[in-house]
Amino acid sequence: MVPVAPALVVIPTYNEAANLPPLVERLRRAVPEVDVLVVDDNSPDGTGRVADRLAAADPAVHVLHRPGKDGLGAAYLDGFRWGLERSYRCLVQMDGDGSHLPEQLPRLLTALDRADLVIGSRWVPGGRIVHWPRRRQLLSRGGSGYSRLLLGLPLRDVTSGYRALRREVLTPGLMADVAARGYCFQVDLAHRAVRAGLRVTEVPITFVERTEGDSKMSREIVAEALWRVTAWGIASRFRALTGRGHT
Ligand SMILES: Nc1nc2c(ncn2[C@@H]2O[C@H](COP(=O)(O)OP(=O)(O)OP(=O)(O)O)[C@@H](O)[C@H]2O)c(=O)[nH]1
Ligand SMILES: [Mg+2]
Repeated sequence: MVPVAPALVVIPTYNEAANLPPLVERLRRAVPEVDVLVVDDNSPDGTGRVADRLAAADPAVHVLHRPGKDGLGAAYLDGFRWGLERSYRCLVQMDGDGSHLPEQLPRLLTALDRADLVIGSRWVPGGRIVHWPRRRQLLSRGGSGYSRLLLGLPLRDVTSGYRALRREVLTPGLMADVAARGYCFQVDLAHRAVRAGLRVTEVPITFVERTEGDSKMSREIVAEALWRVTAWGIASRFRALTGRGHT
């Protein structure tokens, strides 16, 4: 069930105290072979302490404490570094709010057999979204469509945060250069993997909107993603025109 092993699931958390225990329990039950790393940014609601309790009770669960809220991408990069130092061959990204179903992790891990990066996709046949208002669905589809068009990405769901990666994707260059803020992190990581000629595939997932805690999504995050993707798109075109290599 885990073709690329050992595998580490990295879960960034900011105020997910109510969501984390049931999520970790489901994950451990669904795929007992994988280890778990919670990366908490000193959540005011005590998620860090909740994670410590889970880690104390289960040797496969680990916690990385960061001093304060510094964004999803930065939390992932620290979590990846932690995993790379410990020789994990597969790194998984999963939200801590229950939106990504642990029961669907096996299909991501299985697809990694023939890929370097597997994206759990809401926008391929079989993909679903539960409890999202139409406005939010349009935003997600629109954002992915815009990125696909501008960056020439052969992908349907560019912003999805449910992914499995082979450790080889995380080169020192990528780790140093990838845009670490907001949704741009997901888009930039996928873009860099495609540009590097890696095998990137999508598998359908069911995305379930959170029922506990608050979303960290904001107008600013969307605006920032929009201008960044636009700038990257222009830079890619420019590189293609001038025949210059990758940056
Ligand atoms: N460590 C850390 N985790 C974060 C940070 N921002 C968000 N997260 C976590 O990243 C995951 C995804 O964030 P969400 O708030 O669910 O954002 P989202 O999924 O884009 O928004 P919703 O669709 O509204 O849930 C969750 O587990 C958050 O707790 C951060 O600055 N640091
Ligand atoms: Mg969420």
